[in-house]
Amino acid sequence: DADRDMAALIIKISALAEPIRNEFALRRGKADTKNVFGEEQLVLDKWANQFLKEKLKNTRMVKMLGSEEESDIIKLKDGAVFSVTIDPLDGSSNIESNNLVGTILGIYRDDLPVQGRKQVAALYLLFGPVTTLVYTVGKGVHEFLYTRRGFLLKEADIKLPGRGELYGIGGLRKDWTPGMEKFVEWLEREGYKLRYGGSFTGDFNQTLQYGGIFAYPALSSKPEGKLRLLFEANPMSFIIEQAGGISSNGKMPILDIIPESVNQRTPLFIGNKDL
Ligand code: P6P
Repeated sequence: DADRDMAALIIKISALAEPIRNEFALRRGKADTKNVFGEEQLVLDKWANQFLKEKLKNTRMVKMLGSEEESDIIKLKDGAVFSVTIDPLDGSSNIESNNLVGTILGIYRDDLPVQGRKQVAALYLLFGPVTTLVYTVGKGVHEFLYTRRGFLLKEADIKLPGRGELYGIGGLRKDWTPGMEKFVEWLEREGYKLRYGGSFTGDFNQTLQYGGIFAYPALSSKPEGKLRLLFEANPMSFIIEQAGGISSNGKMPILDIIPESVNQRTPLFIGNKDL
């Protein structure tokens, strides 16, 4: 359902899954640098950022790039069709413990930064027991499994189940608002099971699969929450809406937020509408 240019870009991005995954075993350790959010960078964070920047530049289809690992927007090819946001290696602290990590991309035709509602595509690679690719171009959500013979369609037009099973809430319980505590107590009484894996891509994917809610709420220590609007919240919000779910900052849909800065954070609630 994608137009030719969009399909070509998504296929080029899909070809990056294997070379990224192949680096996980070899490129280990801390880089002794911090990103613009003051978070310690792994060697792998910087490599993945550089790798994606180069590959997207080589497509000659991307005019500008925003990355969680960069302080500002980077111009790639003037006059090209697409703008792309990346979280090159989401949840990279999971590498050391061999837990899930992902790569999250948002694709726009507008210049960045711009409202998430303007995305023309959103996709993520999830590096789990299997590498998967999930994408939407605004006509449903589709999931592919990576095999030696390339990506095979696992499920087309994924929809959230009517009643979810799982919940995962970030931040220390002592830093939650009283309302958050009450909500979680309700979820537990309703029988929702806690699943929290430390990588938004992994936790989002299980919410998409089994239904429920993931949240990284405003905390007393972090009133804007932790997740980044452009690099994490917007792409997954496009996907969840296409799967029949919803995402909010607690007051309004994530996709309607007009970014003031490329690097702004947002409280995030994402999953089944009723939750
Ligand atoms: P915490 C990873 O750093 C990330 O941005 C998301 O992928 C993940 O959901 C969250 O932070 C985990 O945060 O505070 O639980 O380590």
